[in-house]
This record gives sequence, structure tokens and C-alpha cells, in this order.
Amino acid sequence: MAMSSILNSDDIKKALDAFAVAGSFDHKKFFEMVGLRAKSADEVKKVFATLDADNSGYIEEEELKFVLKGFAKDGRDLTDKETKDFLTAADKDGDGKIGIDEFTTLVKE
Ligand SMILES: [Ca+2]
Ligand SMILES: [Ca+2]
Repeated sequence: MAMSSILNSDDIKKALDAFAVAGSFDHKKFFEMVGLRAKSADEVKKVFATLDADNSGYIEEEELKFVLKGFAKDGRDLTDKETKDFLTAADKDGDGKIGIDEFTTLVKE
């Protein structure tokens, strides 16, 4: 599933540019800029499936580090701190990975 079939590729590019500097990532603003907040639960689910590279049903810390590459091939890696902060914000049940319910909550909150 290509992200560009769900989200507008210009919006993705703008969002990636906005957080191009290492350490500047803000998932709330990012999800808003790429238009994900306005998407249906079904579309959010498709985005989740794309980011879950190994189809484990969860986005693990290793996948989260490369989450921006899931949106566009030239997306940068998140720093370790950005990855940890992102995971902490998303992982409501504390199992160290992000499930679909947690992802949906994160996108919409
Ligand atoms: Ca996974
Ligand atoms: Ca979790």
C-alpha cells in the first residue's frame, strides 16, 4: 500500500520539510499536516498497516524510528529521543509497542 494513495504527496512533502531538522519532530503537528487527522478509521488503519513493515500487528520501536520513511522514501530517521518520546506518547498500555487502537487514538487526539 503506497502512502500516496491515501494521503496527498504534497502534504507529506510539506510535513517532512517542516520537521527536517533532527529533534524537531512533533507527531501531533505531523499527523495534522499530512491530513491523517481528517481521515476515516479505515484509512488510518491502512496507514498503520503500511507503517507496520513486518506485519506483526504492532508498530515496534525499530519501525517507529523509520516511520517517516513510511510516508516518503526520503523521510529522515527519527532520533533515539524522538522515537522514545513518540512511543511514550502513543503506548498507553505500556507494552513497548503501538497497536492499532493506540495509533488511532494518537492520530485523533
Ligand atoms: Ca511491526
Ligand atoms: Ca501499546
